[in-house]
Amino acid sequence: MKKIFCLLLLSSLSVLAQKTAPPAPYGALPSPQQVQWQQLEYYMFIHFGPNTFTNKEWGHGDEDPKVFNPTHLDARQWARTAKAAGMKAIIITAKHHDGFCLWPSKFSKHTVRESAWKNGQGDVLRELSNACKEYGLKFGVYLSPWDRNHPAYGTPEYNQIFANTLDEVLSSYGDVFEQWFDGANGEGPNGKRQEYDWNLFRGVVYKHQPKAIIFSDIGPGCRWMGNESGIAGETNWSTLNTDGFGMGSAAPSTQVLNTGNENGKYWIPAEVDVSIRPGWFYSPDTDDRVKTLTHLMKIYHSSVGRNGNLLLNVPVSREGLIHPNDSTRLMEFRKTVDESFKTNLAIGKTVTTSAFRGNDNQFAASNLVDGKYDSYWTTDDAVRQASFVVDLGKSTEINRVVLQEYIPLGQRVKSFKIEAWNGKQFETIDQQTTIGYKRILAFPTLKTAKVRVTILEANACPVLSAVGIYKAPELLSNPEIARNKQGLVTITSEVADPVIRYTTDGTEPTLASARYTTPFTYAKGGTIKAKAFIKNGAESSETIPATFDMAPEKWSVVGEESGRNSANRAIDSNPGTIWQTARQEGSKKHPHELVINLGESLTLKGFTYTPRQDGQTGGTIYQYSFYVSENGSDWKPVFENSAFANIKNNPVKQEVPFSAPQKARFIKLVALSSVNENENWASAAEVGVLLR
Ligand code: FUL
Repeated sequence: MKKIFCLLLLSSLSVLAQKTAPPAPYGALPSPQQVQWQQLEYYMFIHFGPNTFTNKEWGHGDEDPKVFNPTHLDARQWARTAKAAGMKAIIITAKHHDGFCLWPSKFSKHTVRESAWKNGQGDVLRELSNACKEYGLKFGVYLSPWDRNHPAYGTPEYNQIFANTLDEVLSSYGDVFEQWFDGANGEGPNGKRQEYDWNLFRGVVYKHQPKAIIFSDIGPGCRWMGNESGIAGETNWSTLNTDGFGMGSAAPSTQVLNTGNENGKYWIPAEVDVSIRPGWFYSPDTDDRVKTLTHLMKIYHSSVGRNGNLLLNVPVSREGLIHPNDSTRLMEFRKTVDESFKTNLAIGKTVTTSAFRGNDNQFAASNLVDGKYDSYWTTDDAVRQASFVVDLGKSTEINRVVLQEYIPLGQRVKSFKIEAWNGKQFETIDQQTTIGYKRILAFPTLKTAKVRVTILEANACPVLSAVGIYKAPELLSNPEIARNKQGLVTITSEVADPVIRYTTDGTEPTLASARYTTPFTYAKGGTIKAKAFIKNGAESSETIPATFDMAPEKWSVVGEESGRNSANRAIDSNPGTIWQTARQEGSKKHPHELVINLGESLTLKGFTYTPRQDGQTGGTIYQYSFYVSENGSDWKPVFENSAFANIKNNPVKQEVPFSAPQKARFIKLVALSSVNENENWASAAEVGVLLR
């Protein structure tokens, strides 16, 4: 009797168990397109246009369209490279701020039709959209509403003209998966700014491309994540509050864009846009400054690994091709990502859990290791703290853990920790906040037989699709090259007992190259390439190049403006220290001057300005003038009312070549405005000259 009762109870329990309802969705939710978009993870950005030929980041719109003349343009090579790099899509700057259209638009007189390329018969969008189809890549377009060329810019008619332009692109080249709207809003050719009609623009996008994801500072499809260095917030919610906000200066703060809003009203996930080179457009000056593999891997971890999609810019060259330095790096990058996440050591292993929903197997922890995104582990509604243990079966080397929430039901986890079994107990490896679609945690290799993941806090019962445990290849850390004011070069490495070899003639360092042991003088400048070797050369780091101009040994500051920090810090060869003029109420306002005595008369080819590198933008110079002098009293203007384009979002060292060499013993940089409105002070990490 008892037995029968037990059997009955068991069978009724299992009937009950099968009926356990899935958790209700929580908070703002992604659309099906947003889920698919998130699964793309990594794709290519291409900046291409007149700037490619003029060495500018923001063209003025008055460039002769004839400068656009790529000699060997091959969009199939771009698509082939993107595909081979493991990317899923390409987004191109169909129109940047200079207004130049990469297709023969009916609504502009500044297009490929007016260029020298293919005698005005070409259409870059046609070639690229076809190439994307051929290689199975999605195609997207960047169209800047800010237009420094169009005569109607700044008048009410322009909004309709821009809408027509969008209409033309979005109805002519097949499916567009993403429409990229830049928030920048500066002056047009008549000096006026435009009030953009975003509702009109969005309407046109959805009319032709109802499934497109619209990127902007505030979405609605996906959002800018607040910087151009590839670093999404460690906490990164895909939800954002945008009511009452707009684009550009009306957007939420960059800090909010970086992290999203917990419980934000709309699902607007982060897209991480960053360039493989210092600038967005190609320049032969940056052929040697393609980001290192180590740097790209860091970016991968801080973008895809932090619940963001990685939009990696690979600028097309003046030939109309992706330069071999970029494509080589992309292939190394793909290989390292593939090798890092090739073997999920958790697959097929036993996973036990503190709790699972309704004790129903459809929500069991084994779903975490079945390789399917659509099956998940979850708990009862009331259970918001829970853990699971992956038993690797034997002591195993690991250095990456990947977690994925099932985002169709919302983003829930607020904090979690991962621990490794040390034979006696669990030891914490890392404790973090959000997970989202994907979270990658990287840590030094350790050996363990069991990994425990504990959800510490969640806004609703946790719903996780996957856990991955990996042993990624370790990259040997790269040497760092620094030179001080006196011209003394120091090369350091974090590796234990490295043999550092270097060259000064531009060649690759080998085991036969000069060995670095103590600092050496290199005051005249040139390019140093260094590489660290271990195990008699069996393993090596990447080659790190560093290019220096003349060391500012004899330089001094003249008529230094009083400030919190001494102006000498702008010529101390240390970008970690800054010169900053006084910030107090009532202090002197722009213009601010920095006058430098070079100690000897030199033939200058240009100057450099490195903005502060501490993540702040206070005082960063936007508009400037630059003067030279032989005696320190008679000044000759070289630039008047110029601007450092895009320096706020991309605060890299600015190299400004002169149109003709200038003989000078003194230089004067005059800061006319800051990148931040209503900011009256100026700052600089370094100011230098170009002699080559
Ligand atoms: C910025 C632009 O101003 C830059 O030139 C670049 O296109 C970058 C991707 O977006 O806002």
